[in-house]
Amino acid sequence: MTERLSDAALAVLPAGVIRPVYDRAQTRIGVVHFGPGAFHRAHQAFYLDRMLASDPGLAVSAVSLRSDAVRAALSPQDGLYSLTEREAEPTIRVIGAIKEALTAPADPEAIFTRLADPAVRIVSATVTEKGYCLTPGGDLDTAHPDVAHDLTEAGAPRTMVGWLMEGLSRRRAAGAPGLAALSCDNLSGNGARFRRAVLQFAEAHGTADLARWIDGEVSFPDSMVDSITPATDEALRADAARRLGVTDAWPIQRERFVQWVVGPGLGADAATFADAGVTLTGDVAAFERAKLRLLNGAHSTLAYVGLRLGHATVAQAMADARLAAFVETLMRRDITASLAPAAGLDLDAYIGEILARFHNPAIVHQLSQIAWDGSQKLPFRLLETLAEALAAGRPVDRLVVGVAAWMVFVRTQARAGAAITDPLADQLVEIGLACAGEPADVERFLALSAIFPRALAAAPAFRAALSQAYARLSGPDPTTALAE
Ligand code: CS2
Repeated sequence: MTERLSDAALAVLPAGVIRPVYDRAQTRIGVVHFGPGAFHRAHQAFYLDRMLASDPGLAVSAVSLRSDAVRAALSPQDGLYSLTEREAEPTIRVIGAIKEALTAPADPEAIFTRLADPAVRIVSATVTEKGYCLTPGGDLDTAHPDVAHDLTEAGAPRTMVGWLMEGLSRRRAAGAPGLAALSCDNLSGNGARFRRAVLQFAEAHGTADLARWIDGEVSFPDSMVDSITPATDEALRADAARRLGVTDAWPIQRERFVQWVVGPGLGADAATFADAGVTLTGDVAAFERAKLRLLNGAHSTLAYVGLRLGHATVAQAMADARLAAFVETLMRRDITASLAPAAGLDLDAYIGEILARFHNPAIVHQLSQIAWDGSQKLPFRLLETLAEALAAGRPVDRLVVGVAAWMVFVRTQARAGAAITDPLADQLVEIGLACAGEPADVERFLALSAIFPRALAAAPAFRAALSQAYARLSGPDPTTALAE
């Protein structure tokens, strides 16, 4: 039987495998990460792996909020896993940054102990947009069942904010210093939203002292994270086993491109982050808006229109010349018009790079993966841009196409009895089943105030363009929605 990846196996891996350049036995946990899914392991853990060469105190305690799958896969491998960079010339490396993997329901005390440990100075998170339990207005949703639970059951939280709050409360009681709480999710102003959710939790919990301590001692840097990371599939598992010569229970893949932009608040760790290739800036917002709108806005449009046209992957959708041209025009005209240039970011070149990344034939990125959580993604990716275009009197005919295609996607999935992965899935299925493929369907979706701000939903130009796009996408030739 093929051996499993482990510290012992590191020394005997084939020469072509890039290994950690530090002594793992000397590393110490300084980061607690919530949500150690594929993106965390492809992105932040990759950077932290570099940082460990100069600072052994930045190893990671990886905390899964629900599923035991990550712990079960990584613990028998001493926390090791492989990362394949999918390019014409792929590379494979073993990441050693994760020192332990914990599962929240099974290891509460171990997690609280880590959060209260003075050696831990960063708590980071990739829990997706929905993981912050925010209202459309950006406040903590105290009516959310898990938040309501955590406000009364501090010892057994369900939400990331609940875990962090109890951890910070114990940290303060133990006299330990503050830390940096680092959101690594695709939310505009992610640091500020994270901070607001945490402080509102403390207020709702009636712990004003703790809120004051957090306000003074805990920083919430904004950050922009970027690397296209398709889910792990069987092809990757087989490829990783072949290249490593040992079994890796959960290999990870991404494109070679990787970017992390972080704002103020890392304290003494800032220089280590910069040395590892992280861009430090006082203006994360400009990078974040450019990335969320140009890359993620285009991704969501490609996902829903691409699925409607029968494509399965991003590369296939980009090989469709009409769709590729449409998306390029959307980015260069409609989305760029909403962006103020960021110092050091040439938007034209940035768009060219994104399009080349989308065309990467070595990346098999399922449109269905990008189609998840539309109710959470569309507001940051397309609706903010739309509202600004309307306010500025700019045309919205192209911007609405991705939104209309999402509506067609929901209708199609519901009618087929296929899964809709979304926190609002129940409501969406109900709406989807009630749809008749008529423009009137649009009304049903616009009634969702959790997604569509009232002012936007009422805007005549938006409604007219959206209904037209929906009708065209629902018609016999959906490509008419892409016409100039
Ligand atoms: C994608 C993102 O699944 C999705 O919604 O748009 O995961 C995207 O690949 C990353 O944000 C790229 O950095």
